[in-house]
Amino acid sequence: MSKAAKKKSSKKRSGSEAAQFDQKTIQEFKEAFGIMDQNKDGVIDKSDLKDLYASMGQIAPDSQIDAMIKEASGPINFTVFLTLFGERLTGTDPEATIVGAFAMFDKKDCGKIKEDDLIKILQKQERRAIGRG
Ligand SMILES: [Ca+2]
Repeated sequence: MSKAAKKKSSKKRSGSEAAQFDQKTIQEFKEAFGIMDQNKDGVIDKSDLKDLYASMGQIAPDSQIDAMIKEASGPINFTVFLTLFGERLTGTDPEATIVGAFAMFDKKDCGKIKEDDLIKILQKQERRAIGRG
């Protein structure tokens, strides 16, 4: 994988967004997706988001989760996730991708999700992954 992929694109086109990402970006989004998909069934749904909030010690009201899910027109699988967030969040770390995703989701309750909390989750997930072997 080349480091040249870091250059900034000034193009602001919409359309077939999902096809435009490089491998590195896709890998980062996969990591972010994997963390948000708490039960690892390949789709981010209501219970995943609830679990994610719960792991940050927060209880999210159903109405809020519903509003988040409604951002997508259907089940949020990886492709949908990439399409939803990819056009707005590119070339960032998995942490930043998730923080950005939440910032977009969390319009009504701004500031509830803190980067620190997410990093804690990421670290927990990493530890879990290592422990599992
Ligand atoms: Ca899931």
